[in-house]
Amino acid sequence: MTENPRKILVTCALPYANGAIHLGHMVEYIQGDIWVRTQRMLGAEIYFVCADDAHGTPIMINAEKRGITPEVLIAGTQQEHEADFADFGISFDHYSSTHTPANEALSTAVYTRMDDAGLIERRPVEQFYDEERGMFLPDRFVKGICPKCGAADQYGDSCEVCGSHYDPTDLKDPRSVLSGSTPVRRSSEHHFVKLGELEDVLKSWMGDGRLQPEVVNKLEEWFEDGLKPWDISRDAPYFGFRIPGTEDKFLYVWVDAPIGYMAAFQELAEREGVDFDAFWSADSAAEVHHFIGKDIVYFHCLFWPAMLHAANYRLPTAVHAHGFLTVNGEKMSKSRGTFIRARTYLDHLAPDYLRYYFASKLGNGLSDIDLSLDDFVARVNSDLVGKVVNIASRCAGFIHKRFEGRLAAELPDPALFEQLAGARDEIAALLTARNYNRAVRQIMALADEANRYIDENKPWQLIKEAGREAEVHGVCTQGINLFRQLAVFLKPIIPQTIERAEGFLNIEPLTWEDAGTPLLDHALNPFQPLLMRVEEAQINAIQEASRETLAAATDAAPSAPEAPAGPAEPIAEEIDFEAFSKVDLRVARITAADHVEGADKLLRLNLDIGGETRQVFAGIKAAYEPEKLVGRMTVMVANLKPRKMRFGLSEGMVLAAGPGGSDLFLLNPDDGATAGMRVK
Ligand code: NOT
Ligand code: ZN
Repeated sequence: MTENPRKILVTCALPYANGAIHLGHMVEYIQGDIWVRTQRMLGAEIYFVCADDAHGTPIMINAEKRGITPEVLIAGTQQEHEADFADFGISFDHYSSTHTPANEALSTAVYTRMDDAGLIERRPVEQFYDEERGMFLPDRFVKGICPKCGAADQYGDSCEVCGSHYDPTDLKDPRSVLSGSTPVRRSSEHHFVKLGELEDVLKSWMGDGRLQPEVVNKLEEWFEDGLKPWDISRDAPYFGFRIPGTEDKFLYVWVDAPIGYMAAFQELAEREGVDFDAFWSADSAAEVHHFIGKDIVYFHCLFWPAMLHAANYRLPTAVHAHGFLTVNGEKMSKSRGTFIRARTYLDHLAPDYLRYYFASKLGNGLSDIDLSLDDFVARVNSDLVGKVVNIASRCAGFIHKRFEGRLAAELPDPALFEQLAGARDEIAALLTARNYNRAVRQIMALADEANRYIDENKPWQLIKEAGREAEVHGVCTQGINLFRQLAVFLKPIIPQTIERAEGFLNIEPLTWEDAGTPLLDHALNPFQPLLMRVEEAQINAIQEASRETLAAATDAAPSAPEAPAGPAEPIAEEIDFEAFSKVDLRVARITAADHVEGADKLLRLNLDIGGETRQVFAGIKAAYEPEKLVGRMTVMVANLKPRKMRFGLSEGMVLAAGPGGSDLFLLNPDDGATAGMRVK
């Protein structure tokens, strides 16, 4: 492989440590991750970092409401965020928080350098102050009557009815959202970055083709109005970093948030012995890429480069902005069940479906993308299951049954193999340019070619004709090789599925180059379904759960665990660890549940334990409607000897708690477990 000289640091925007990750967020993390995985496969030295954005008034207030410290709140949220990202296959090399010593040191150093360079000015600002709470009120913590249209109950920064923007002090009849009291005006000294002095630097930076044209247009509008000084201080009480040389002033959260990118990278650099300066010094030859939503362009394309320049660091190589997510053509809605949390999705479906679907929609512009749930089911079933996985499953059977699981030594149609190999550079270029939708179209066109090849050569017919075994061997070897090439191209997009494919192909992790060399005279592992069809019931379950989460979850304080009551049934005889470890417990996804004719206690369940499906007859009929079970996760004994029952073979056992009858509760691991995980 030719040496890839690129050294790249990639970031995604830091999610606030104040709420759950939802599918709207996931657009960005999936977009960033596909890009990073592509560059990794192409051999770049690349680091992908992110962190929770932990500071600011809303987080402070939220913690107070729950009666916990902000530190406890952000620690809990960070754990949830990290689990969501890991389970979505987002391959961060490091995930941190903005509330770290590394970030405090860097943030205060950046402030000091800006101050030393004469770029900070101080002047008094009059703001609303809540005397009951003893604090200044951010715009969103004041409500009142819109000064323009008279609409009641509008926030202090803009009116949701007439859309006008104003200062909180313009509101009529203002009141504090925190205490309900009427706020008073009070003055205090604020610190500002003199952005105007950095205009030339910013203009030449943004003119270098590193930003999307729509973003450049937006910036030019802002320049026309002239860059006003940026207020970067907040008065105590504030959850953040204290400004050096003050007692009661803190850095505004949007100062230490982007610096959090650097701090997270610094932690990674220290851990792995990477040279921090090689990435961040003013003359760095490495690349820094930020993936962000279009709503925070201002911060990343004005404030952030301004701070970096002022503090004598390098400026970003590129900022890649994306649009918002709609679901079924509308804004995500809690009442329609389309405000879907990452975790709710993961409880029911594997991440690769959504990764693929987003990729098929994402271009390199700022347009919004739509998750149409019907289209989602149709698309992933027809493309991933129907086209891609199907190639492997059609060919693998013959290879195993007739050719001892070994691929032939030659390809019958090398030209077709070369056709796919020849698409390598173009697909890599499309992915690198973030034209994922076009890359997906290309890959699927190639998958169509592969299927056409198999349809034309009909191995299932050939195999019935005497003396044509070698041809069948060749056709299936060709098919498996085409599948492997598609797997290379799809690996950044659906990594978990392709990892299973690598297992089946019995190969080392695929690199981009592998699409150019065939796999011949090679033993395969037994084929296992790589990806199941998505069932409509799973989508319904996601929407149902999303409706429920809302009612249950709004601001629910994390409650202390209940005190354990003594068990109702006596504890069974002691066993040693060895005996326990013989029981192979697995997380299972219930993919089907049916009544069994002639059985009055049993339901027949299909359980997916990560690529393998088991049929189990469970005595839970009195406790559960079968429809309600589909899509749920539970725990099964996976190595129980199969039992022949009157109704069929039962291949394991599901675990439930309770005395029996209708008082029976299937175990429901919903905290990030995925099908196939071992329970221990
Ligand atoms: N927490 C912010 C948000 O809008 C994103 C911060 C991104 C990091 O969710 N900082 N910068 N610049
Ligand atoms: Zn109004």
